Amino acid sequence: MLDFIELKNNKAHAKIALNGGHIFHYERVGQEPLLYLSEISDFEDGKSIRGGIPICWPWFGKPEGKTLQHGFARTSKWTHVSTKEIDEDTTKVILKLNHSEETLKLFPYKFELALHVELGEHLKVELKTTNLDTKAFEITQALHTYFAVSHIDDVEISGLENKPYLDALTYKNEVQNGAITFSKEVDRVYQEVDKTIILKDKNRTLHVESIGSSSCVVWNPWIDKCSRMSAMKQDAYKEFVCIESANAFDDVRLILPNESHILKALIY
Ligand code: TA6
Repeated sequence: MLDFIELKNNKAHAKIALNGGHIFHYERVGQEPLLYLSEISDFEDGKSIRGGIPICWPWFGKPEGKTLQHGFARTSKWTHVSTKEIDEDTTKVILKLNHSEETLKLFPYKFELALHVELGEHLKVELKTTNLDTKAFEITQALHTYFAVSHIDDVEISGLENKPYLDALTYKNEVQNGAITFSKEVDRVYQEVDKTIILKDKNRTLHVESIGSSSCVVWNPWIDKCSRMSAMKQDAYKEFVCIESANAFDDVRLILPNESHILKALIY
């Protein structure tokens, strides 16, 4: 079992694994968990947890010449810096990941990655990249959030109407027509994102506000890909949808020496 931090206050309950800086449980008091977690997820150091909020960093996907899908942050051991009870309804946690011999082989720059989590009625997740090197570097990244849903057939996502997206299944550039519903595999990287995204499910409506981001990934593997995914039950595609606050593809960010960039997701 992994080392993890368990947080509880008047408003919510959460669990964060040091492996990957991975929030793998978040529920508001008296409500169903808001994040999906695979019943057969791996829970060991060096492997990504299937569900919750994987941190894709310092690259999203598998860019030219990279072997590790979604970078190394989600399989690295993070350090717990602090937990602070702000008040009965709010708890703040900071974790961090710094460059090491291993990371320098994969990403030849000195960095600090800090995860600031604010747990309450809302879930606030901030991923702060600081360039500690003498050279500028580029990152792409995503808070790869798996939202639990009652059934994928009941789901509708709005807030991305008329936005351009790259269809990762066809590699074609398209424009979103109306709200997003699901009846097949969907894997899309939206650009020019500037609105709060609304996830309507049978029992609840969730909002995802992204700051420091103009791209967003929407993904559901559907039947075939789900059956090929690691640590995922055959019919798991019915139980989640990913809405990922990102700096992906064209939304790549250049970070100058001693500068920082914050990618923030506000979920409520
Ligand atoms: O964000 C969508 C995506 O890039 C999909 O293409 C799928 O690969 C998903 O991420 C999960 O990737 P993982 O490496 O966690 O199995």
